[in-house]
Amino acid sequence: TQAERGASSSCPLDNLKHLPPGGNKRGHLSFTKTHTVLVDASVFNAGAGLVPQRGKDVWQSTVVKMPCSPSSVMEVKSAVMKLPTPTRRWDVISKQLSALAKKKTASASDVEDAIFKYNPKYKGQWSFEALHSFVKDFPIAGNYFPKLFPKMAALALSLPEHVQKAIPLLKSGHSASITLSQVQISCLLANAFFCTFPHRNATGPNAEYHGVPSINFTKLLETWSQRKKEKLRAVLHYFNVVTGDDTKPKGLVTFERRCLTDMPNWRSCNETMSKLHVTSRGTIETEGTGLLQVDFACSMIGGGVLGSGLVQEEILFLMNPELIVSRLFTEKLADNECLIVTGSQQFSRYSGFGDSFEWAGPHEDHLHRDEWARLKRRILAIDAVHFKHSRDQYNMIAVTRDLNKAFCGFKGRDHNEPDIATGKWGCGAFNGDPQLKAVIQLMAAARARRGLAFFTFKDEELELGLERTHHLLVTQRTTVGKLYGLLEDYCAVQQGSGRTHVDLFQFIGHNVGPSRSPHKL
Ligand code: AR6
Repeated sequence: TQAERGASSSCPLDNLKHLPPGGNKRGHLSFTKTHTVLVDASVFNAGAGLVPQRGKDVWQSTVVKMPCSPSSVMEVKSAVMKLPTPTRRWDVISKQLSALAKKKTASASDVEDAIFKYNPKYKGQWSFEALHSFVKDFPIAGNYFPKLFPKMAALALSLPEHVQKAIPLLKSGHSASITLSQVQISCLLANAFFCTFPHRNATGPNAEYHGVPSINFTKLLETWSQRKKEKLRAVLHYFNVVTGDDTKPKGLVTFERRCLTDMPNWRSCNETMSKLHVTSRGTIETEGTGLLQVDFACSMIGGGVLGSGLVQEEILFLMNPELIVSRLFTEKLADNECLIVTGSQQFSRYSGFGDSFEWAGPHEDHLHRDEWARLKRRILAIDAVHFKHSRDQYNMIAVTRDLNKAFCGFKGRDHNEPDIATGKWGCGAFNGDPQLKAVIQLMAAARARRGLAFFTFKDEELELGLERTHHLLVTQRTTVGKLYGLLEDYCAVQQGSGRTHVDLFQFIGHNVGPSRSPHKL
């Protein structure tokens, strides 16, 4: 009860500002120099549906090199001369995918054989063990995969019709966005599944795309594990829906890279705390619907979604697989950058986390769409600092970096932007201190003048502590600048305290308020 919990300034979730309800009314879609639209905006604006924007192929380092580009070439031994001759790679891909698409059912070996035909270099290196085991071990009832692979091949094959305009890379240091249709995304992802993207397989510091996440699904299809099984269930369910006759998604999705150039001078910020709803129940993606939902990201967007990672970001990407396409064009996020995705659809439900994660079945997404036919879901990817040693986080360089990172994502464009749903950002795989990260996010939200819904993910102690701390900061009208100064003191105390951990909430409790004397150790 409230009495047991003590004083609280936590507000009900409904009091936070959500994306405006209703809608489905179309507005004017337009492209600019920094906003690439891959569908024809005039056709969209005339209410005549989603058709690809025409354009010509570009083969440059500033855009995504496409599998169907005439410039993508490979050597193939000709039947007559037996000599390697340069051949358009898309000819080889099309031949393989057409053959697959014509089949009623295709096996994992059919898929593997096709992939090696246009990636011959990797024969003997890549294994498709996960794909084989998945299809083989799946109970016969519900094993729709052999019928699905031909449909996916047909979808991948339709790339030249669906995506005609060059897709720019969202480069580091530049704010820019890309809007594309959900069908275009499905077609790009089908190509990723069949590993058709050129120049995207090499790894290492000298690889052409070393600053961009991987996109071909090689890793997902290789080594078998229980995790891979559940991941493949989610991913293949997505492909089953998007290749269904009546279930093709019908909207647009925008991917926006934001780059913050003017950092706040944190010491002199005089904003006081924003509204806070804190709870140990629920999740960012469900209860946070309609808010700006934080993805606890990796600087390489999507993290280990195509590998073995399976924490918050990877799960989010598996439930909303359209997010995976961000890996195709989003360069590694720098310290002052974030990615905001508007309109992605949720296709699946899950239970568990990490090793206990399970695909729990289909999800029907009933969200309304905005004026650009985007589902009213907005996801903010921000990557916290990854601390190898927990003690490394108690220094103001790291604190300021995370303040700027959170602020970059939280800062709204205008007054219509929704409040934020977040939680223990950076406190799992990245080893952060939940109290410190919570205070950092409170400060960034206060500076951005946006409310926060904080989901502690069953952590009742943090729920209580945060509620009390927020209440104290609100009643004492503590400013962001004052808190910044307190964090400086706290880091100094923490560093000087050897192995004993100083609790941040207690430290704030001792040091905030008129009657308190400064904390001394
Ligand atoms: N809603 C609210 N809280 C959650 C949810 C959820 N759906 N899921 C988890 N939590 P973590 P990080 C809580 O480890 O430390 C990925 O590989 C839960 O208490 O995912 O920022 C990325 O790609 C969990 O322990 O985030 C990055 O590489 C805590 O949030 C890396 O992990 C932190 O979740 C980021 O790691």
